[in-house]
Amino acid sequence: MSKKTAIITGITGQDGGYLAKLLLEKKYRVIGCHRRGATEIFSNLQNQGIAEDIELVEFDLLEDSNIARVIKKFRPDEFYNLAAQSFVGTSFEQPLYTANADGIGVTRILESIREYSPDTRFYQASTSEMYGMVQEIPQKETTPFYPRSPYAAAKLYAHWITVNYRESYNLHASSGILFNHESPFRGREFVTRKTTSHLARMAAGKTEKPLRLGNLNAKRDWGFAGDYVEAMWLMLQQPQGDTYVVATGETRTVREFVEHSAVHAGYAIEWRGKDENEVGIDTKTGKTIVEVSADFYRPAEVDLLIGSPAKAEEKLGWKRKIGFSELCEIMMKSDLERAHNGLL
Ligand code: F7E
Repeated sequence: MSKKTAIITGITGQDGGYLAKLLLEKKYRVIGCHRRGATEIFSNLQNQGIAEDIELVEFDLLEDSNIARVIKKFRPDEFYNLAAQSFVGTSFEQPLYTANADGIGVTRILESIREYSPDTRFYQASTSEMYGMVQEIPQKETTPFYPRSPYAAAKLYAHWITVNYRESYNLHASSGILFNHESPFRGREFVTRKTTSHLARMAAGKTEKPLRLGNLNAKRDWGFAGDYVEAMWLMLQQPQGDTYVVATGETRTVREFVEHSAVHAGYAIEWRGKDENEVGIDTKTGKTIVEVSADFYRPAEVDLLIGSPAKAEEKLGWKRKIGFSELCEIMMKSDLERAHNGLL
């Protein structure tokens, strides 16, 4: 049997690296799409030891002709759309760009698949942010959506256009509603990696400054990215496209993430004060480790997310392997090692 070909957009991101690794292990030919920049950043692929095994292609979600040419050229068996402006905070500053890339960009891809490669199986990276002001606990595939950011609104359009192309043109198109998923390869703008990278620098004596965070009370359902890319692949192995929630079923506050990670850097945090005046003190040294800053509050917040993975577990046979405490430990230890080796 000849090798299967998969295209992954967003190849330089956390999920792109993990998914590429998984597909290479399964003997796929992997085409990695990235947006051209003044400096090329392939560190995630290099760190996973797979940079040489991927064929890289320039690709931009805003460029119809470019998308069409790539799909026509490779006519892949599977297409994973992981590319996006993925930071919720930035979407409030760049709502139009976010709508164009994260929303209409998906229609551009689907149009090209429909036209040039209708047998390609398509995966859309949908998000728990679509639930926003949650209408049901836990959130499942049938829970109504209520987006709370330009990012979530754009992703919601992308979700429905994926469903629409599945139903209208019989494409094998799946939407994975993934709850937050993290790893040592997570970008440092996201709260988990921001926390572990900063605490590691502190512990290694590289900074004296406290970690400045926004809303400590937001609750998220945090899983491990390496587990979640398996669910993406499983979706495209089913006889038909569908929509699936991928989550751990457990929710924790940002505060808990900080406390649990800090332990592995040798800190024991006690919280004092309220709201913007709240600080986290290390009980061993009396040093301020965390400060709350309104700079990191969002115009509209998503207070609570907790997903039900029941359908993914039943229909895909998927099960997450790594839980919250282990995730904190893996991320903290990895950043401590980087900080001590001069890599942070
Ligand atoms: O924020 C709060 C913040 O930026 C988590 C993306 O992958 O997951 C991610 O979106 C929570 C929010 O992720 C800071 O207000 C407090 O309540 O790590 P985050 P996110 O917005 O949940 C979903 C599933 C996606 O699809 C997205 O693409 O943490 N928070 N203080 C903070 N957040 C950040 N970034 N920085 C802070 O200082």
